[in-house]
Amino acid sequence: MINLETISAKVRACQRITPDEALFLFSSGDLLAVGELAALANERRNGKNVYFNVNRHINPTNVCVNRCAFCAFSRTAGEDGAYTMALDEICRRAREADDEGATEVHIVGGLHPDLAFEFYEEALRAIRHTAPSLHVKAFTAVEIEYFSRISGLTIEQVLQRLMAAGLGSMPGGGAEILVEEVRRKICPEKISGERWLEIIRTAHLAGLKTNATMLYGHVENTADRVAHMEMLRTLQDETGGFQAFIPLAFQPENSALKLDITGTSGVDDLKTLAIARIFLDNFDHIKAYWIMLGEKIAQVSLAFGVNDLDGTVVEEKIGHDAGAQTPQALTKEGIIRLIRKADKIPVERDTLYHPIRSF
Ligand code: V47
Ligand code: SF4
Repeated sequence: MINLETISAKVRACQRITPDEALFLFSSGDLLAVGELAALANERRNGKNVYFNVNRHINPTNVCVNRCAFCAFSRTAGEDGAYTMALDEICRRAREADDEGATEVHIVGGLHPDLAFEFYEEALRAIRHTAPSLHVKAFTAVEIEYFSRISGLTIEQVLQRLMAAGLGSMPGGGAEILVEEVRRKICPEKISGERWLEIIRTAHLAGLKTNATMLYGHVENTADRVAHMEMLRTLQDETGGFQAFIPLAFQPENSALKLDITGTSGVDDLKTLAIARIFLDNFDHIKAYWIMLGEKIAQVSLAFGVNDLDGTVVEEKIGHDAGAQTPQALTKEGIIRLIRKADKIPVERDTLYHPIRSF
């Protein structure tokens, strides 16, 4: 019999919960009980420390051949609002980030029909030349697969070439919901969930750390969310290459997904983050992406199992094109204040979670 008491006993005894138990937690009306278990699981791993990093996002192009139904960021080539940065624009942003104390640039973009693979290699080399100490976290599994298609190289060769040019790790985007039935509805042109996992496995085996995201709050149901997390948990058992899990709350404006929804609720956000913390017992870090959640829910999530707050960001396009009402950037001081007021210890980290300084 599954109930809160049996799940609670398991979490307290550091035992793994089953997908059915995670599903039960989603159906539970007792948000605080779920949050308390998540907070316990988190404190065992991370104490009162909450990580943040000083980073800048760069999206070199919004031109994309996939045109996923949920994405308000992408454009078709030649369409109004389509843009592609020149190498020196990408570099200027990286240099600014470096000058302003960032330790990381986070680079993702659309699948451009005309840019060659060498453009991306060149961009990495140019950034390394301009700001050698910046860590470059770049390209989702979806982009890596596209680079392999346009270059004729294998996934391993693409990764080796990018690493030689300066790639340090990979973000977790493109995962959406890994269940095929959901992908058919929200991103039919995108690589399959199975292929996403295969590319991430290859990256982990090549020595790259990655993150994993989950886009929730659209057509999926809670069983899809649990199935998604189970696939990640299984791969993490195998490779240990995931650093953080990042649930992304769907921003519904301007997308082709004609849903009669106003975005996720605060309760759903907190519950999803908390269940992720409990279910993903082999992930060290559960990250709140304040851009999609709002600063206040992101802050409250620190009492619901979250131990990582992303980031200074500086210039955000993907969520804001889809109607996110959050600012474009938080200052380092702003993040420190949010964490302190949640009665936690702010720890600035680098991309690979080495602490730089506690506040
Ligand atoms: O893959 C697109 C998502 C992702 C919308 O790894 C949307 O550290 C909400 O992956 N509403 C890109 N989400 C962002 C991303 C990310 C962000 C922060 C940190 C990290 C990390 C990764 O954004 C896409 C897609 O899943 N997305 N459109 C939308 N309307
Ligand atoms: Fe392209 Fe990524 Fe947007 Fe899909 S989510 S349309 S792959 S930029």
